[in-house]
Amino acid sequence: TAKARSIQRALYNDEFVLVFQPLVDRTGGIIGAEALLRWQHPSKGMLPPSEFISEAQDAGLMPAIGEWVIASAFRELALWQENVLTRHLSLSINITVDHLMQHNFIDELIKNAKNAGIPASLVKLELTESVFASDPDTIVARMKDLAQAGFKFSLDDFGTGFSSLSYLRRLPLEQIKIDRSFVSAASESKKGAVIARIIAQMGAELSLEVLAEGIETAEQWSIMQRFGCTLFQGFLFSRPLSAANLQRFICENK
Ligand code: G
Ligand code: G
Ligand code: NA
Ligand code: MN
Repeated sequence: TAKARSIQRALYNDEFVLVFQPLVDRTGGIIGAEALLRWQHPSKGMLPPSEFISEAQDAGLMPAIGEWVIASAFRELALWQENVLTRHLSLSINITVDHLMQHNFIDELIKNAKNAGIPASLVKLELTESVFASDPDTIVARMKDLAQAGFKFSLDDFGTGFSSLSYLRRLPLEQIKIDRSFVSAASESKKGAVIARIIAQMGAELSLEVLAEGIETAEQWSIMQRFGCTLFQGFLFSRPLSAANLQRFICENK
């Protein structure tokens, strides 16, 4: 399609950029960031993933875009290694199933991390439950190999997929991210609060890091803390920032 061709051209013309949203602990201190993809379109301005990811996926372009994301993210993480203020920060990267299923995904990731001079332990790969829809055994085997190499895994949008619970036992996860729909529900109704609390408690009892997404108000932050979440992300702390603005955010918040 024309859209697929324009996405391919964007990759070739280097029109994609990463923005970084801070992840904070209970004190509000920054412990890492999530890399989020944007298309700096020559005429339409900054486009979010909702404007192009599903077309890219359908056109089979996600492995190529994912490679660009990983290379760019690793370059940024390498820069963070040079500064005492940023060298301990982890970087979370969203990975799609088509990309993870590429036969050379593991070797390339290890090689790229080595070439960039970054420790795998600072790289957190975010998967959604949808990756387990097609070939869960292969995905689980790959995750174990990557975990062996030191990479960390986070299960994104946790609770929104129907199969979430069966995977919690089998996966080498370090973190779950409670979807922002549960966070907003928690501050809106009793039932919403029960669900958010039980999800957080389950994660904690499974010894997982539990991150609450989409924190927009101090009240939501306080509720999710009370429920046992230890990490937080959302507009209350910061919107996604350019690499330069993230550096500024870190200096101002130290
Ligand atoms: O940043 P924003 O809220 O617009 O992101 C919307 C969605 O796009 C999120 O669900 C996020 O997981 C996804 N997304 C953002 N960046 C990337 C990326 O680099 N790769 C993939 N595969 N998905 C991304
Ligand atoms: O699905 P994923 O968790 O990767 O999506 C991250 C997306 O959530 C980003 O595109 C980001 O812009 C968005 N986001 C981050 N914090 C907030 C928030 O506090 N409120 C809302 N509505 N969206 C948020
Ligand atoms: Na994500
Ligand atoms: Mn999410």
